[in-house]
Amino acid sequence: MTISKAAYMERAITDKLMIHFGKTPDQASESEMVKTCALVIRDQMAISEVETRKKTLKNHKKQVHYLSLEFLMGRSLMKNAFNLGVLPQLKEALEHLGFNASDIFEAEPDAALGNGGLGRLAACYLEAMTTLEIPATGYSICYELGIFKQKIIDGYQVELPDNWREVGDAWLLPKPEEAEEVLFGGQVQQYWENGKARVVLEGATKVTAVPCDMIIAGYKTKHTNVLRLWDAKTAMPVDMSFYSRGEYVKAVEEQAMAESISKVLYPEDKHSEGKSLRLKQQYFFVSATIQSVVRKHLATYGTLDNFHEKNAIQINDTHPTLVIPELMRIFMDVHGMSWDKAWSITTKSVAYTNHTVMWEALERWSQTLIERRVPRIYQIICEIARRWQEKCEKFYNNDETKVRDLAILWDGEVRMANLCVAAGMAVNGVSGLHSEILKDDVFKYFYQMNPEKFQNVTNGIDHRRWLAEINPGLDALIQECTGSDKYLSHASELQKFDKFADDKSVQEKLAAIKLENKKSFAEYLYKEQGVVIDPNSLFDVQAKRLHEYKRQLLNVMHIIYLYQKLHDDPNLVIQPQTFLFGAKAAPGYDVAKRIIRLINSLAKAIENDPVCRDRLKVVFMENYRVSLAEHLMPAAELSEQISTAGKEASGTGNMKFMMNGALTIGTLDGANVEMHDLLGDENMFLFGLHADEVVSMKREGYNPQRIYSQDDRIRRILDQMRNGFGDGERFEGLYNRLLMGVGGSPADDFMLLADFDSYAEAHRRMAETYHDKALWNKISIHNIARSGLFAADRAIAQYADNIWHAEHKKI
Ligand code: 26Q
Repeated sequence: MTISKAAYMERAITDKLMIHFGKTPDQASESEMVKTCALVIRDQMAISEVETRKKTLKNHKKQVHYLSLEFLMGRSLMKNAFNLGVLPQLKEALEHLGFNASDIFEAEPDAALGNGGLGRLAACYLEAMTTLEIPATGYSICYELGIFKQKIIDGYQVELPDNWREVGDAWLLPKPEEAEEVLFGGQVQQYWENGKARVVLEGATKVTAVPCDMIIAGYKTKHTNVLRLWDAKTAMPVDMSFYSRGEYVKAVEEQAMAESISKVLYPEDKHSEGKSLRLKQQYFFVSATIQSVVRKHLATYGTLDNFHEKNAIQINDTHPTLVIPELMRIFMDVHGMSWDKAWSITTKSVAYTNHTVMWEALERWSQTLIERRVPRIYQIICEIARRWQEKCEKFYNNDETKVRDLAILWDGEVRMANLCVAAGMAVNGVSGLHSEILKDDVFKYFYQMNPEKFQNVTNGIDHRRWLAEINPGLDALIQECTGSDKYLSHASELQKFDKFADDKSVQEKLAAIKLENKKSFAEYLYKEQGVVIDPNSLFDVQAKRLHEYKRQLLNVMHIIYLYQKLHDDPNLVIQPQTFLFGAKAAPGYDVAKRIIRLINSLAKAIENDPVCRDRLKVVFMENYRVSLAEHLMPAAELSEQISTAGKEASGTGNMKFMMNGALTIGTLDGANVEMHDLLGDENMFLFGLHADEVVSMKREGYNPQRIYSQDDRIRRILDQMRNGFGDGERFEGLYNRLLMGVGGSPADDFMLLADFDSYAEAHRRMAETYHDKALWNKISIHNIARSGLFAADRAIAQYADNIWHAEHKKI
């Protein structure tokens, strides 16, 4: 007798539930069921993982090490089941056991070990590297607390801890036997031994790094990869000497200090003050990672001479910069290599991806802090900096401004980006425009010295998750039209959908799918937040971290404008619209928090206003995160990608909206430029100043006060903002920021007033287009069909071909 796949799965689940929790299915809670299913799926992947590792070693393949302080993984159960091809039987088994499968998927907490774009990018890339069968490992910290949970109380953001590991632990395999020791503080001692200089660190504090591995499944492949998360433990969990001297508290204190390193993810997504704990986190995960990589390399090859031929280390922004001096330290101090040889191997191994051009966001650390925390690393940085400066002086004939711009050490600070560009084998930006700005502006003198180092890899997203998995209706329509499921492995196949743009029946099917998705999202939002939204209104969405440069405030200004227009003429016929905002503000970023408060004041004013009823609605979605995005993207119709041109490095949320058929209202910034190349003016709503115009307007003296005094609409909007909406909250601070400039930053630094007119005009065009349902659906099809460029598979193939020189499955 053959047993069905579902029955087999059901058996695996019941057995695991009994072994692990001592329960039968009727006794198990949803959380226990999530954990049980995770363990069953993990078992399956663990077998492939051992096989993959064997094969990689046997074939002496080049390996990729992707270092990032953030991996915003989200949920894994449905994703892994999907990639392993066992999703149908998992659903069937759960239903047969008396559970609602979607409730179980919904009960899994997000692994939210990241802030936003950079962290989610790392997660999408791990999936793509695995699907393309690249032997790759991700490395990060096993934070006990991920990004905070956001509650909105009386319109204010309140942060709560995110204890994801209670359930999320089921995905992790601790490997205590592969622990590494990381040293902090101490004094560097140098002495001679057999004619060789030796360096040791004395009196340092030891912290143990214990790896917890999360296995990553690829799509339609047995190849698996691992995300290695380092957990900080004290090297001496029970220091008996302290206990016996009665210093119980001191022993516990030591332990707490060491373990605080992996306690919490920093919730700032732009560099602020150089916090000592953040530096410790960076060195902790970098040192543990490099020790582990070098150890494994030596075990396979017995030599470090070919290290760069067999390993590529990609660093996600400057946060893991200390890999550079750490590699040098291990090569020289531990393995006795000369400086020149160590430098030659290091600079052929490490590549750097930049994610920002904003000066204030480029990481700088105080020299004294680095010297105190990691003294040997500091010495090595000084030597790298000295040699680099010599090279620059020679190249630029001692031109002081250029040498200062290029310096790694300056004014008591270590400039991490400069260290990365000086030492990296490649430097890349994350969209065409961004990479050009890196060459022309941020790193222009570096570029003149080494033009061949600079590359562009436009970001991409995991289209299997962000389309097929979350939007099964659209997935089915695409498969029907393109004739197969080939697009899942070859995203360029999506192009075949383009020729259906004028097909009335496809347009109608697409519209029906969108409406269904809007209804499901409305239900979800009601369940989560008790908010009612109308699925027949236009869903206009801005979901991303809260930042002034992303200009949520411009969106708000425009909604206030519509609100005032309705009040001027209550009989005005307008397209009913629901404006959805989702955004976390860094806890210390007061302006961002004020903007959240403003959105909530506006939402309430509109809610209580009979003139706006059934026409305008504003909702602030609480706790925007990966799993909320998965419900949201399929339902969105318009995506607001409206940053000040030149500021958003790429923007990946917008790619998810596009793939799910939303149209974009946006500026020519980041990846919008590539989007516009694909779509043309007729298939997106472009507005605003271009990057070069922003620069020249600022240079010539931008005057927002003049716009305020000459434009009645803007004056009314800002005055209303200052006075608030009658709930006792006034927003004078935001008003002043736009008109006066506060605390050293210029008035309206992000040019909201300059772009307002053009933005309002784009919204008018948008509403007009929305009125023509056939046209809107046609444009939506073009957006979906042309979004294949933004697949992570394409981006990863470029990294593999142009930077890592690593083999991969062709796409
Ligand atoms: C640095 C030092 C100390 C504390 C925090 C940080 C820190 C943490 C996170 C600095 C930056 C970040 C995250 C940046 C980020 O998410 N950048 C976004 O990266 C995306 C992927 O490339 C781009 O699409 C976005 O344009 C970019 O803003």
